Amino acid sequence: MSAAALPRLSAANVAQLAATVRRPGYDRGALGAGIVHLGLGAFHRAHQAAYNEAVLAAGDLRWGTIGVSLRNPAMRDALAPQDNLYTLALRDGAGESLQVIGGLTACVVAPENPERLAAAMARPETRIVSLTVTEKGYCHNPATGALDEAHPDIVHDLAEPHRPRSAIGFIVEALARRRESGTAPFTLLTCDNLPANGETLKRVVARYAELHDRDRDLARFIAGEVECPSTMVDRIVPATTDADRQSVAAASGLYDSWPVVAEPFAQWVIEDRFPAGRPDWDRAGAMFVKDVAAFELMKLRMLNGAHSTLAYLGYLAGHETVAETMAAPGFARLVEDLMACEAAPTLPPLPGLDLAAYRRDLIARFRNPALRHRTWQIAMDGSQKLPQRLLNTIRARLKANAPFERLALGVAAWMRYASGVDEKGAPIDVRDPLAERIRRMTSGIIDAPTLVSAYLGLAEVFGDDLPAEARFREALAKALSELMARGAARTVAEFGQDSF
Ligand code: CS2
Repeated sequence: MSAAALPRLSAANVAQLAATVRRPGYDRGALGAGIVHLGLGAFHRAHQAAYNEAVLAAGDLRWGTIGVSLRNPAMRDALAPQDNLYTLALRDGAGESLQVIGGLTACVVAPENPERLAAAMARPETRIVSLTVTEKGYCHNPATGALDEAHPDIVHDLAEPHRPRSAIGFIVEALARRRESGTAPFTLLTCDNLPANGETLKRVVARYAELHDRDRDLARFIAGEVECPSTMVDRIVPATTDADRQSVAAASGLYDSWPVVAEPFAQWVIEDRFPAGRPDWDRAGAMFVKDVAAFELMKLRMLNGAHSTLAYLGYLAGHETVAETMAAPGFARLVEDLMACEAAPTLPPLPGLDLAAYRRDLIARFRNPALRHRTWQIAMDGSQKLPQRLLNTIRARLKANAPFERLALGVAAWMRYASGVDEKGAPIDVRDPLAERIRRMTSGIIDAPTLVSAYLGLAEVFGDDLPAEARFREALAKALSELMARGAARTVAEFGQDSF
């Protein structure tokens, strides 16, 4: 039977699931909604929601989640006929495990009803507002971490603060309402891959509040009373494909129109500052610490730095997925050396953590044959990702007067990719807030040093310091020349053998 002909997953037919599929054993009707989550994408549904499910299963039913889509109704429309249930499939070479997640109590589509969302966030019952809105959702300048006051969404929200559209606008509107009604603030929990993500969120929210509220009271309240713990989040979660829908339905016995597929590995390190209370996510292995900075740097510079490098070089070399890229000559060695020789030496010590083992595990995770993680997906939004993944690492290497050829090759590959034409002359579908500007800025340039100079004009990516560094400019021009002359596949396969 084709999967779409199977009955649709819903609360009424959970009993028809294959016996091996884990499912909510608690009373979903009794769930409170202590969490409002902004950004109901695959990552949240496979990460925080999975940790949270263990808390609900243990009987603490205060922590159901209102899931929010800030842009479009697709997720709500998929999950509504399923009573907000969905399937999480964890896969690697050894097999697959399936679990139906029941913690979503409602899905809200912000643009349809901004008032409903602001009101939900302002309820006293909301203890935590968490976010996975991707790097660009913070409306900040990626190089400085400051609010981008000219961002169209910020300009809009400041003009219409009661009907915002950005996550930042909703957060400040809800906090203003709570302050007016004498309700204690919620804790703001960012789960995006930004450096010092809690501090960054607090900085942009406080600045927005300052612009929003000329008498400064709200801004002072936010600065003084709202906790924004930093977090390190980790799980590889590719976008769901039709093949995933088919295979999950075949294995579970019920059709789910938007399951989520991920690797079995997950890690979550969280600063323990939750004055309004929090779920015991440690029950599912989350680690609560005083300071997350060292974990965060390790993850951003090792995993994400290697990931972006694989994505740009892999895409240019014609590979569709990370696993395929890892199997091509030279790639595994390149990213292993990038992590071991160039990224790891920049990291502060983490007592008890074996960086070499971490690196080996990452290589195995990138090779996971059961995931089809597209290079194109990771390549998205490079202008927002590069600073924390590669450029800050390069800054540390420059300071230490140490080489950084592999990191430079990753950045050069982004430059080649974001220019929008692949090695065969075909257009690349570049998704990036700066895509159009980059395309215009680079069109017609055919030599590497001129292309590098054009890119270095992007202060929100490179800051003021890197463009002034001759060593940086030279390393990039060299890497980009190699890529343009020999192509990504050969450059990587022959890396370290001759000219580098
Ligand atoms: C990836 C991340 O898409 C990307 O940019 O590098 O989403 C990565 O898979 C996660 O950070 C892993 O935790």
